[in-house]
Amino acid sequence: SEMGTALVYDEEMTRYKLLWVDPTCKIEVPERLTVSHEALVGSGLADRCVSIPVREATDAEILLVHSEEYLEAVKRTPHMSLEDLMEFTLQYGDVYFHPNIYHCARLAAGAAMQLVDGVVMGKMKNGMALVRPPGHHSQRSAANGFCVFNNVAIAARYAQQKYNIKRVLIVDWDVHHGQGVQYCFEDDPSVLYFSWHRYEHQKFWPNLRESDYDSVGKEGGAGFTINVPWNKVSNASNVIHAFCPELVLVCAGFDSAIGDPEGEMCATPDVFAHLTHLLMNLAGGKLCVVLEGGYNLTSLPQSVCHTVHTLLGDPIPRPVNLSGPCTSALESLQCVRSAHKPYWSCLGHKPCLYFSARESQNITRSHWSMGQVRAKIILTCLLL
Ligand code: Q9C
Ligand code: ZN
Repeated sequence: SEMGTALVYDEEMTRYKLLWVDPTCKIEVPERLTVSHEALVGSGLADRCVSIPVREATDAEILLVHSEEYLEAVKRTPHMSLEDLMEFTLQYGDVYFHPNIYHCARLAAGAAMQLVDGVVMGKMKNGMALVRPPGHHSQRSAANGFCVFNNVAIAARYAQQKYNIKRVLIVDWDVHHGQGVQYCFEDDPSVLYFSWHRYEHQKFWPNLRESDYDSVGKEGGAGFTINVPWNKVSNASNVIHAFCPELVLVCAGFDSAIGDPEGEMCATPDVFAHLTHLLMNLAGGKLCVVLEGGYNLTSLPQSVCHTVHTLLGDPIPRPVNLSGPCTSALESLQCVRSAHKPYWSCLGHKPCLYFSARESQNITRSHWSMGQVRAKIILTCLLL
C-alpha cells in the first residue's frame, strides 16, 4: 500500500444528532457521513484506499488552537442534561451540542492528525478524512457553524510541531468562509489560508466584514490570508506556487454542490475532481482532504467519490459546457489581486487577462454557474 490513498473514517462520528427543534441545525445529520462512506464502499473506492483508524485528539493537541477555558467547558457537555445542553448551546452561533459530540469532536480532530501522520511520513501519498463535526468555523474559545474543534487548524499546527514543517497551505473550498481558520493564522506567515466562498456583499452567512478580499492577514502574516469572495480560485495560483507549500490541507466542504440547502449553488460533483486534481500538483502531492460541510445527501456522496477517485489517480471527467464569469466576479477577482499586490511580487506584472472575450461575452445571472466554476478550474490549470 506504499504511496496509496488513505481513508480515515469511524462510524462513531455518526453517533450524535440534534435533540431539539432548530431549523438552522437540522441539516447537520449523521446520514451525511453514512451515505458518504456507503458510496465509497459501494463504488469499490473504499477497498482501493488504505484504511487508517481514527484516534482521539489529546488535550495538548486541542490546546494548539483552542483555549483551556473552552476545552474545559466542552468537556463538561457529555454530563449535561438536555436542558443544560440547550442553554450551553445558546452562547454560540449556528451550532448544537449532544452528550456524544465532545467525543466525536476529539475523534474528528484526531482523524485529521492521523491523516497528516500517514501523508507526511510518506506511508500514503494523499488521503481523505470523513469526519463529523466539521471544524473550520470553530474559534479559540467558541463553537460555531456546526463546528466544535477546528480539525484542520489543529492538524496544521500538529504538522508544524511534530514534523517541523515550515509552510502549510490550507485551501478551503467549503461554500462558507472558514473564519475560525482565518483568525487562527491571520498573523502567521507559516500558514497560507486560501478561502473561496459565497459572500454576497456580507449577506451570506457568516456575514462577516473580514471575509472580504481586503482581509489579507495581519502584521507578519500580511499577504498570507487570501479571501476570494464569490467563486474565484484561479487568480491566486501564482501566489500559492510562490509560497511553495510543504503540505496541503483542504477544508473540504461540499455545500457548493448542486441541490445543497445551505449553499444553494450549482457546482456538479465532478467539479471536485478538478479541484482535487489541481491541488495534487502542489507540495509533491502531499494532500490531506478533510470533510467540512455538505448537506445534500445525494450530491455529497457523489462529490466525495469524485474527490477520492481523483486522489487515487483515476482520470478526471472532461469538463464541458464552459460559460463565462459575470462582471461582478471579474471585479472581485481584480480586487483580490490588487489587495495582495503589496505582498507578492508575482502579482505585480500580470494583468487580469484570464478571461478572453469569448468567455466574458456569456454574462450569467448566477455567480456560481457550473460553467463558471469549470472555467475557473480550467484557467487555473493553464496558469499552473
Ligand atoms: N442562519 C459548515 O458548512 N447556517 N457550516 C446559517 C443562516 C449555518 C455551515 C444559515 C451554516 C453552518 C461546516
Ligand atoms: Zn459550509
